[in-house]
Amino acid sequence: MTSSLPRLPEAASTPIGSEVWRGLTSFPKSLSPWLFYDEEGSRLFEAITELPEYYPTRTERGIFARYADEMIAACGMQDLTLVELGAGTATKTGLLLEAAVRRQGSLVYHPIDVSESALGEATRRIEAEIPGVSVCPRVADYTQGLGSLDASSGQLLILYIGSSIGNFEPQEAVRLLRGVRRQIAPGDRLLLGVDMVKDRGTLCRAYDDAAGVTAAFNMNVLTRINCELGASFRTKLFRHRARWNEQYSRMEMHLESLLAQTVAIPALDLEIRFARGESIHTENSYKFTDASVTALLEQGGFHVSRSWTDEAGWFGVYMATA
Ligand code: AVJ
Repeated sequence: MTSSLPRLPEAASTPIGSEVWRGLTSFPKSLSPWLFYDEEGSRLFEAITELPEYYPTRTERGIFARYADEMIAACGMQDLTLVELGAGTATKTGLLLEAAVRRQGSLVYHPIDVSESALGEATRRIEAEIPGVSVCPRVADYTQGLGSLDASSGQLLILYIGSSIGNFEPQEAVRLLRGVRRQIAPGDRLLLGVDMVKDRGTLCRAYDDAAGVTAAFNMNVLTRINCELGASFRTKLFRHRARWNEQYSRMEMHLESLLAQTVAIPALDLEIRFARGESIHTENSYKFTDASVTALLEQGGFHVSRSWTDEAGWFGVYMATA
């Protein structure tokens, strides 16, 4: 017998299909930032980190270059195991790994990331460049837990750097930290990198660079939906928007429809209508103050033991204890 219930197309139950369905049938329209990171998106993000306007990556790297030994020493114990959430290609982590090897001779490093290719690159590079580090990569979504980790006798240092936590809503960020806290032992530590509140001009330029790389990164989400769900987005008919939302202390990225249009998404059996000027909200990137990071960590079950920043106070690295 055939069911009289309408059947959802198969693509609607894939991660991308269900997110596109949810986001583009909502009002206001939105898409989750994890959709940015297909192969092209990951390449564009790497290009963003080298832009003159995009200060976070180089500022955080500068803090590690100056204070990595102090950060590792602040952990106290000699037998540290490092775990990195969302490690990607782990280009900044090397400074911390080198500091740990200087202090304890050798080290086990567990980078966790959803991208197998990024982890492969990180593993090859670190094993070639930093003798003393054994890399145990894990392909996983760290928001679903850390998986089984064995610090053997020592202490865990969880790295969550790059202001990735800024993509989460405050209550989701708390939930994520609590999840990490539950899987580690009292006395283990977390090193959290966060982007700080600063003047609007600096923030807006970082998310709307002159070369248009961030615009291409934002727009790539539409190209990805075209490729993976057979949609007919015409990127020329949208424009990139970046704005500072002072009330919520976050940078926002949007894709704004330049005219009234309808876009078909065949794999989802959907037709999405856009009014002229209507936008898809594609990213929040929360910016913090010393008080707001401290409160977030406390709510997540940690307390701040130390923090480091650059001369301008643009980026913060916080050591917290479970
Ligand atoms: C990778 C989430 C830290 O929020 O700055 C860069 C992503 N978005 N340019 C950020 C991003 C636009 C980035 N994070």
